[in-house]
Amino acid sequence: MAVAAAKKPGNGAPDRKHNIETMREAYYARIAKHAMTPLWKVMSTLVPDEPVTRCVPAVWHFDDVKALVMEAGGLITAEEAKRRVLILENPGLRGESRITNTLFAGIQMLLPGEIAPAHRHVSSAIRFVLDGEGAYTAVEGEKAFMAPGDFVITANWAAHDHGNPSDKPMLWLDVLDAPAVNFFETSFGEDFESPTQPTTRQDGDSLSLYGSGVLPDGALSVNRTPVINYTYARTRPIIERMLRSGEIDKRHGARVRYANPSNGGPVLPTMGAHLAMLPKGFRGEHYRSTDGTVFACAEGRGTTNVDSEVLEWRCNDVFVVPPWKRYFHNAAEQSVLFSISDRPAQEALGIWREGK
Ligand code: 1HN
Repeated sequence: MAVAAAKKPGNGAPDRKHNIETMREAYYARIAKHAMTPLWKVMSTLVPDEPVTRCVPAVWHFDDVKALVMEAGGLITAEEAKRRVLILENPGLRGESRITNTLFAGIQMLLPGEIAPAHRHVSSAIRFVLDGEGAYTAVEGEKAFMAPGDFVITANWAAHDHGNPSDKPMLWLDVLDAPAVNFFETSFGEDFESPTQPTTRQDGDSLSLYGSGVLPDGALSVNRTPVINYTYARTRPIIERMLRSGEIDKRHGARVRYANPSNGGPVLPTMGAHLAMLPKGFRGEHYRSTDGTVFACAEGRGTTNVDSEVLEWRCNDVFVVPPWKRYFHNAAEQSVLFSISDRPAQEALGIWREGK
């Protein structure tokens, strides 16, 4: 019988196989002592056929988030915490302070009369205002007063502090590139002696000087936007106009990209953002891209299907779609979705891809 014959000692194959495996294992053990390891054992992990992510789709409902972050208001002051932020941790990346592999996301809350002291760091931040009105972020001597839907930028190494002179709590979404900066092990940061920085520019200067279709003569084009606040009051009418005139992307809805007015590039070299209006009843076409994306619902109600999962969202909910996961949006009502990702960083490196 063929099988019995193959098992006979001296016949060859199984023993030789056993021998070579034993020899390989002994060899791997020897080279391990020299801090070396064979590529052929890890090749498919190092170079998978398509993107692999530990990040999972997830949604944070604002009703829960607000109640929990308000509770923190009774436990620690903004000044003591430096930043009173609850981190939105991807359930696939617990303990890693991140919502995607490259992005930090959190909900910050400032009570009336509070300040969050001045500091600066290499990580850049994007803030998307969810609730409250009249608190400010001071960035490099200019105060940006915030209202829901506003989008505020703190670039790499820009000094910033926050204050809430209004009579209501103020809540916003913070998204930072900190995990990406830390991947490169390039993080620096420092606090300032004075908790607030002196105001050296008029409120609204950056938007007025750089965001109005003219530029100061001789303005330099830099790799990040000179505008610190993109107000909802100015951006929303643009996507509404696009929607009414039928300029609706089949995947993303009526969508604009936040741009650096000095060169048309992304607002930051590491992170970019979009604002999209979806008409009532919109059912988007399937889409995927290599940039894991954080969404915040500014208006309306709907769902986003990611692979086989359905994320339900309404106003101020935050949700995340992992890299290269296929998704599509459904809008139960006319809705506005803000989104942010590391796409500019990927594009700069030539590694960004999108598909159906
Ligand atoms: C930070 O500086 C702020 O300035 C918010 O408001 C969140 C998360 C990680 C590191 C620094 C802020 C932050 C942060």
